[in-house]
Amino acid sequence: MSDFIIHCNPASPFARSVCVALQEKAVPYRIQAMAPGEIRSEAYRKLHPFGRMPVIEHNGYRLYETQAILRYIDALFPNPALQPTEPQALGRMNQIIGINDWYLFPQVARIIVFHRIVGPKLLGTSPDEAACAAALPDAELCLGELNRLLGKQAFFAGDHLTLADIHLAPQLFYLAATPECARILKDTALSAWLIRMEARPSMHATLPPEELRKAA
Ligand SMILES: N[C@@H](CCC(=O)N[C@@H](CS)C(=O)NCC(=O)O)C(=O)O
Repeated sequence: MSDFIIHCNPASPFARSVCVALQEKAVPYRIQAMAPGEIRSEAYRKLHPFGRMPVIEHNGYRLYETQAILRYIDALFPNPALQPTEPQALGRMNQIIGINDWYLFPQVARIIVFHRIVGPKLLGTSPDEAACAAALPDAELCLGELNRLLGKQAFFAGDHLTLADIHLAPQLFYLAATPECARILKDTALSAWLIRMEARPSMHATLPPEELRKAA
């Protein structure tokens, strides 16, 4: 019996990726929900010196950085495999994970999702329209490039679900609920992929809290 603990706020898309991977592998886990502000506490900084979530603990082993956690899960629980062995498919998978972590999250989701969904629903703030408008070119670039890389494939690395799809889908779930990204995504292969991803039991089982789900 594995003892898999995920420290996070259940609204976190990065944490959701970890949950989705565990769901796909039918591995039980427990969410250790963080209290508001806990991320900035000294105690939490001992778990994650950079003050981000998620952090996982597994039988005394602690790990942060989502893509490292996803690869750990795939190495530990091999069925079904979530990383291709064919070099080009593996390259594509890693490229998508990189695009998410370097461009889509910091330059687009962190701004647009925060101002349109997290702030208004959880913090009672109004969207900063100027910040959203400034992030729009990056949204167009990121979503356009992801759409191009997906092409006609069922999943980002080909015919099978990989960590790329699992890493990206929770971010796109929120982005698709914002007016600017919904407009960019309309009638794209990327949008059809997101609908297919959202239909998976692993995505159903890991839906964010009700108030954010309604917004998204
Ligand atoms: N590189 C980190 C990024 C994680 C991340 O940024 N998580 C967000 C929540 S989705 C966070 O911790 N935000 C808190 C903050 O920025 O203060 C990873 O892959 O785990």
